[in-house]
Amino acid sequence: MTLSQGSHTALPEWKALAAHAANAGARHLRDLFREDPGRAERYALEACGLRADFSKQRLSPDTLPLLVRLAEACDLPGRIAAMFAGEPINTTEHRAALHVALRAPREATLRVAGHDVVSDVHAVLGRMAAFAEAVRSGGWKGHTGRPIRAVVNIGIGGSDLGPVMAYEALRHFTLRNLDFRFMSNVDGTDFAEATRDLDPAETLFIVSSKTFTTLETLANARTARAWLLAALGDERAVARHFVAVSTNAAEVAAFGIDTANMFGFWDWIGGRYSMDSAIGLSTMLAVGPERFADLLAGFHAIDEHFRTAPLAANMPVVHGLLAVWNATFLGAHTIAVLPYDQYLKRFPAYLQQLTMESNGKRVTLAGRVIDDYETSPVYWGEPGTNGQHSFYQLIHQGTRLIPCDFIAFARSANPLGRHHDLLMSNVFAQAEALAFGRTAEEVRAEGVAEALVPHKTFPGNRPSTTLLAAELTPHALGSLVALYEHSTFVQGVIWGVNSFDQWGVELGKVLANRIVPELESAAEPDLSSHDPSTAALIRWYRARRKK
Ligand code: G6Q
Repeated sequence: MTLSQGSHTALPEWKALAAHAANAGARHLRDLFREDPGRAERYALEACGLRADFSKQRLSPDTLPLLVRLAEACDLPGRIAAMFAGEPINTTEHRAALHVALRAPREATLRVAGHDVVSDVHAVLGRMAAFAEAVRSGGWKGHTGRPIRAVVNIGIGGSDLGPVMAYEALRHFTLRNLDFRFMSNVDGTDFAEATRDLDPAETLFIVSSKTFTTLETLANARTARAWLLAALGDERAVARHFVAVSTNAAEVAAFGIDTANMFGFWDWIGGRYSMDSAIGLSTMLAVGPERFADLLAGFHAIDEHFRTAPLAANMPVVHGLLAVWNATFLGAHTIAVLPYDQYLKRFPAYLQQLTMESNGKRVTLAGRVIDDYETSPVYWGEPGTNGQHSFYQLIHQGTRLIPCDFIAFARSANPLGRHHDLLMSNVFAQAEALAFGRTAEEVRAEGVAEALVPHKTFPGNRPSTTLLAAELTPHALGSLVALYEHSTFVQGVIWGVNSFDQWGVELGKVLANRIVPELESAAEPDLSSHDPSTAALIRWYRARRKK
């Protein structure tokens, strides 16, 4: 059972961990490794082709057992079981969070309100595969009879970040004679630049929107429709150049897309957990149905590990507990995610939404305002080695504690001379330098002038996790994303928050819609409902919006 009204800080297990953090949290990694050289293996976990080295985290011998006890006290095993059982764990929206069903094998059974959803998932996957094969082979013709050469995904948030991340991550495996674009921003520049060199007769738009009511996506989709019709001059062209991915068939039809060209998903999938649903149609078009199936198999492998492995040997559980340890008990405000693979350049952006939209919450499931501990840290990052020549300085020698996740692969998709060894030497060197630093004595021993010694000293004890896999394949990507999805859930359980709603995002959607008429009306609008600053900004804009 989980605590309902009280704070998790009242749990004896929380108190024990807080006391432990005060004593052991600052122990230097140098000392911890000296005392226990075996920790490199002790704190490494392998699962589904991923290796996670947690040994450079600030873990004393008691830390992980105390974290696991806290997880048990917060009923993490029960919450994991409830998620897989399709219970409505997204309590504020009365919905299940059953993204694991999206990658369940055909013969599995997972139920939402008594209904087996796995066969529904596979029915959609089958339709997606048939469509993807038709477009990829050139069998699907545009209105003028020409094959599709460009695919534009129109969507935002969860209907964009997953697809664009996956496309970039799997670019090595994509069909190169199809050009993929991703349009999300309502800023007209995004539309203009994404379409400026495209031929409407060879362009396919995928309008991806769970609700099909999102302002940005519908504005871009309407403009795309007008752009297409201006060139092809026939309403019937829409059927050959527009498909929709949505849960809302009525709105899709109202927009003018034939629901025969709609790929569905369900309200028990959150936007940021949807890249492996029909929202991944662009991914399937790019890499083909077989590789999409490999991606799903990678997700599913971690799902099974997460569902069945004991907490202390469970990679997403330990990863999530360490995020809590760093953010809540050791006071880290941010976590840097540093992929040493250029194909993962959008992974930090994707992860920002997954983690911060899920756990950027200040109220518990029971509605209590959290005023006694910190919840989600800020996630950020850039591919290595570029970040090394920029913000790593602060991570090494700044005054803040910034735990890092390094992600790297044994083999490059593009082996070029020494490049990969150079890349990997950097990831290993960075994690080592962050953990162990360089003492003043070591600096002096190199003959450095005394005045420079403090500047060249590196305190070390900066924690990191290194995640490794053999190659960045579709399977490995699926496993990596599932690891972070479940880690995010684990963190939410310990913090006692609902990781599956997003009222802050909903508010933004409502507020913008209220102001639109005040910007566009010919008559002077009544701005008295706004604060003076907002009213002044609106007046300033109205005076200048047209040259
Ligand atoms: C994700 C959020 C949010 C959502 C977008 C787009 O978990 O709910 O980022 O994905 O607001 O919403 P639609 O898919 O409904 O257009």
